[in-house]
Amino acid sequence: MGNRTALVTGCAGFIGSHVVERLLGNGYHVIGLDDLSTGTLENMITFQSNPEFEFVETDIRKENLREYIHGKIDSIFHLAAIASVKISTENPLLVNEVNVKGTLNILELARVADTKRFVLSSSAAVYGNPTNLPVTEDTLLQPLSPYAASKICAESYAHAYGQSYGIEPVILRYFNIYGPRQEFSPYSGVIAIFVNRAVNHQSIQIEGDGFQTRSFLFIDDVAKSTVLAGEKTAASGCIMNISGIDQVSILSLAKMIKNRSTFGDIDIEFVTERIGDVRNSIGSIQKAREVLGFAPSISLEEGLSRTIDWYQSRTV
Ligand code: UD2
Repeated sequence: MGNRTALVTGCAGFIGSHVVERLLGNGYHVIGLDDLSTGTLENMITFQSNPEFEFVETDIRKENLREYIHGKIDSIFHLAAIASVKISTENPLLVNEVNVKGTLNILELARVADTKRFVLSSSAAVYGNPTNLPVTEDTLLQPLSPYAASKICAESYAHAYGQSYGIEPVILRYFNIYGPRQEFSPYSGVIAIFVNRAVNHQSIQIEGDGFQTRSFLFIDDVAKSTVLAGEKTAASGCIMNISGIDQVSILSLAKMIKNRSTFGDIDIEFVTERIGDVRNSIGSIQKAREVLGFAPSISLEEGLSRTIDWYQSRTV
C-alpha cells in the first residue's frame, strides 16, 4: 500500500480522474469518491483495477462519511462540484447544496479524520469581470452568478477550517481548462463544444464577435498543479490562480480547430452573444510559479491535438 493516502472527491470527473492518475503515479494510495452524476466509470478505466485505488460511490452531501471511509487520510483533493454557471442560474439552491454544503461536509470529514492538507477547487468566476489583467489573487471578489457565490462560500469555509481546526487549506482558482474527458454538453467548456461539433461535421458557433479572449490550460498541467498544491509545504493557506499564459480569442480558437479538423470543411457561424459574458479572462500565475514551481508545459496546439484525437477516438 502507498505510504501516503489521498482522498479525491469527484474522482470519476474530468479533473478528478486526472488527479487520481497522477497521485497513483506518485505512489499514493487513493480513495476516490463520486456519485457518478456527471462523472463516469469510463473516466476511471485507466486506474479502476489498480490495487492502490479504492472507489466509494457516494454523494459528498452524505453525512457521517467517516463511518464508512476508514483508515488515515493524509490529504484531500476536493474536486466534486456542479461546475456550471448556467446550471447555477437555473437551480441556485441545488448548486448551494452541492458546492457549499458538500464542501462543508468534506471539511468535516477532514476534521474528524485528522487530515491536514485540503486542496479546494475554486474558479476564476469569483472575480466576475475584472478590469486589471492578468488578474491577481488579491483582486476584489465580485460574484456575478450563484455559481461564483458558491465557490466564494466554499473558499470561506476552507479558510475558516484552517483557522479553527488547523487544517491546511489550499485554494486553486482554475481558469479555462480543457482536454480529454471533459464532458460534452450544452454546459461544457467552449473547446469541448467546438471540437465535438467539428467531429460531428457541424458548424462551429461563435457567440458574439469572437474577439472575447480566454487563457486555456490543458488538463495535464491542471492535474500537475493540483497535486503540487497537496504536497508543497509553503502552499498551506494559499490562494492561487491556475491559468494558461496566452490570451486567445474565441475566433482564433475556432479557426485553429477548423484548420486542424480532418473531418471535412467546417463552417464558422456567428450567433448571439452570451448574456453576462466575461470579455477577457487571464489569471496571473506568478504565485503558483513561486509557491508550487508551476509552469504550464503543454501548448494550445499540442493540447488541442490531443483533445481532438481523444474525442475522435470515442466517435468511431
Ligand atoms: C468558464 C467556466 C465557468 C467559470 C468561468 C470563470 C466552463 C464551461 N465555464 O466560463 O465555470 O469558471 O470560466 O470566468 O468551463 N462560446 C462560444 N460558442 C460556444 C460555447 C462558448 O462562442 O459554443 C464562447 C462563450 O460565449 C465565451 C467563451 O466561448 O465567450 C468561453 O465560454 P466557456 O463557457 O467555455 O467559458 P467561460 O469563460 O465563459
